[in-house]
Formats: sequence, structure tokens, C-alpha cells
Amino acid sequence: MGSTLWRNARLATLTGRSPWGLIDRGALLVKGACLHWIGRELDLGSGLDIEVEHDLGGALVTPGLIDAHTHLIYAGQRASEFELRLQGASYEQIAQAGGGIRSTVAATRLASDEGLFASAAARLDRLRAEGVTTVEIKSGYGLSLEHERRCLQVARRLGRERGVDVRTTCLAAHALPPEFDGRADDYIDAVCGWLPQLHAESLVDAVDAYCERIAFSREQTARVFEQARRLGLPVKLHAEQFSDCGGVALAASYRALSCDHLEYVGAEGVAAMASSGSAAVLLPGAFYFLRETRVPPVDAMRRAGVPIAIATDHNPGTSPTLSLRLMLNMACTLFGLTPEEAVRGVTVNGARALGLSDRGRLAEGLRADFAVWDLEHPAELAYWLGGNPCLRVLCGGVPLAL
Ligand code: DI6
Ligand code: FE
Repeated sequence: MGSTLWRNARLATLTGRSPWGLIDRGALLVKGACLHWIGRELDLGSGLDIEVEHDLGGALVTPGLIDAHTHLIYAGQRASEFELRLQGASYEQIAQAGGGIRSTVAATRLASDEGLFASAAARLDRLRAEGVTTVEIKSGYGLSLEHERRCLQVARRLGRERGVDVRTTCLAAHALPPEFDGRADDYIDAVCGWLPQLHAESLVDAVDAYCERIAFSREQTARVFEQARRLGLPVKLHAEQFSDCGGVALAASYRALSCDHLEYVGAEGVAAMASSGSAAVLLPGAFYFLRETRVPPVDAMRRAGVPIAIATDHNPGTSPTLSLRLMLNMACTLFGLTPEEAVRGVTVNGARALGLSDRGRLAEGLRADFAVWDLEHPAELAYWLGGNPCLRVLCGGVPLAL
């Protein structure tokens, strides 16, 4: 099999010890779906079987970006709720009054499969156009076996048809659907009954839950996690977003891939994550959009060596953004990450939050997932606001049409 050479590039490999793992005048040799060789053009051996050669004109190349937390599949929008919040209503008040997630569930249940696919595909294409090659997509707006299954099927179809690698997460324990009003424990029993079926249909890569005052308790979350463990599925958790419910310690005890949000996590939670190896997925879009003021304890996470990932949390209620680059900027301005930490958060550590070791860096043997940027330096990924400097995206060695 011949290979494709991408040369005359500035590579931000994110490997090694030097800042950004920068290689100037670098080249990438892609064979099939993998990076076959990577290094300085000068060091490129002779006698290689190169079929096609592309001169990137000195452009910046980074690993394909990884959005490790999204809720891409839903119908409708919640602009009226945004207005209510601007007038002083809180997210929790709106949720308690039956709005919030429940209103998106009602719209999603009414949408056709084709309608759900088309709206999610349009959203995915926008992420992709900014260099995203791996996206985690959660269910959680169906909240019945039939509708959770439909949403997960749409996620799988997006992965097959849009050229991006999709990881699915079952978030049936997202909110209490109206038919279970006042019966949260019964709903959790139902969710535990659906998981083996959804898993048998190969629809689930991981299991998530929303552990919060307005959602499910620690005990209810633990029951979902027990079932995931029986099925051999990894878990993740929406934890300590509005209060410290002890969700992080619970998730860590199940060796969660990640704990997400974390504005209210305390020192014990951070220590628990460090010992379980769970990644912290920070979601500055939701923090910004809800005008929160308490920031996640980034310094404590750094000191404890917890890998920090950054994601869009795209959803219609709390983070209606489709720009992972904007999240990089917010991770720096709002949470105090350095641009390099932020970029590592959507590459190396994004992969980590999904339990993937074959991507997130530019290194031989890894997937040929990379983005080419009209930028001089990788810090610019977190610097420019708006616009789109992404020139090309390759996923698994295949160029995507942007
Ligand atoms: N992720 C979620 O699942 C909820 N918050 C968050 O950050 C909210 C989803 C919604 O309001 O629709
Ligand atoms: Fe979320």
C-alpha cells in the first residue's frame, strides 16, 4: 500500500517534554488509517513508497480535536428559557417547574428519526469544520427504552455517515421523565433494565448519570453504575456542578473514565480522582452560559496530577455552543488554564476521558486524525475569537469535506 506524505508543516505533536512537542519543517506519512512516520522533513528516509505528496505551505498541524462531552441529539431549542434566566429565574427553578431538560425530552420524543439525524448531523458538521475528529455523544433526551435507543442509533449512524469517530454514552439517568413522576427509584430500576438490551445492540460505549439535587442521588447513581459494571461498561458522571453531592468520590470508586463539570468538587474528590485515574472534564460553556461564579479547583487538580480535559457540553439548555475553539479560550480566560493545557484538554486528555489510547497526539502508530490550521502557533487556537482558521481535517487517514 502506498502512503501519503504531508510535508512542510509546523507540527504540534503534544508528545515529548518540549512545549507543545513542536516540530518545525515537519512531515507526516500516513499509511491507511495510521500515522506511519512523523518527524523533521530532513530526517525522512529515502526509498519510501509515497503515492501522493501534499505541501502544507508551513501551516500548523495538530492532532484532530476530541470533544469528550456532548448532548448532540435532541429536537427544538430553549431560547425562551434563556430569556427567563436573564430575567432572574435560575436553571434549577426552571427545571423544578417542569421546564429545562423535560421540555427537550418532549420535543425529542415527537421528532422523527430522520429529523433527529438531520439536526444532529448539521451540528456535528460544525464541530468537524473546526477540527474535531472524535466526538462523544450522549443520549438522555429520550428517557424511555424506545427513545433512548433511537437517540443512540442516530449517534451510531452519525459515526458511520459523517466521517468522524463517534463514541456513544447512555445517559438515560439524566432526568426523571413525567411518566415516572414521584417514582425516581422505579425509574432507576427501569434504566437498569434497559442497559443490557441497549448494550446487546452495541449501542453503548459508556454509561453516564446526572448526580445532582435536581436529578439523581448518589444511591440512585450507584445502582446505575453497578449495572454498568456487571455489563463491563465504563462509567462517567455529571458531578458537583451546582453542589457537592459526593458524586465524584462515588464515580472514582467505580474507576470512572471521567467526572465532568466539577465546580463544587472538594479536596477529597480531587484526591479520589487522582487515585482512580479519572479525568476531569471541564465545561466552561455551561459555566459561562449559566453565569456561574464558582470555578472548578484547577490548581488542586494540577497539583494532584488529575488529567484535565475540556469539552463543549453542547446541549440546548446550558451550553448551546458548537465551537470547541471557543471553549479553549474560555478554559483560559474563565478557568485559568494555559493555552497549552487547554489544547491538551481537547487532544491528549480528551482521549483519556474517553478511554482511548490510539489518538490525541501525533505519534507513529496512532490514528491519522489531524487538523491543518492557518495559524503560526498552537496557542492561537485558544486566542482568536470567532472565525475559523481550520483548513483541512483528516480522520483515520481520510480527508473530510468541510
Ligand atoms: N449537562 C447536562 O446534562 C445538563 N447540564 C449539563 O451541563 C443540562 C442539559 C439541559 O439543560 O438540557
Ligand atoms: Fe452535560
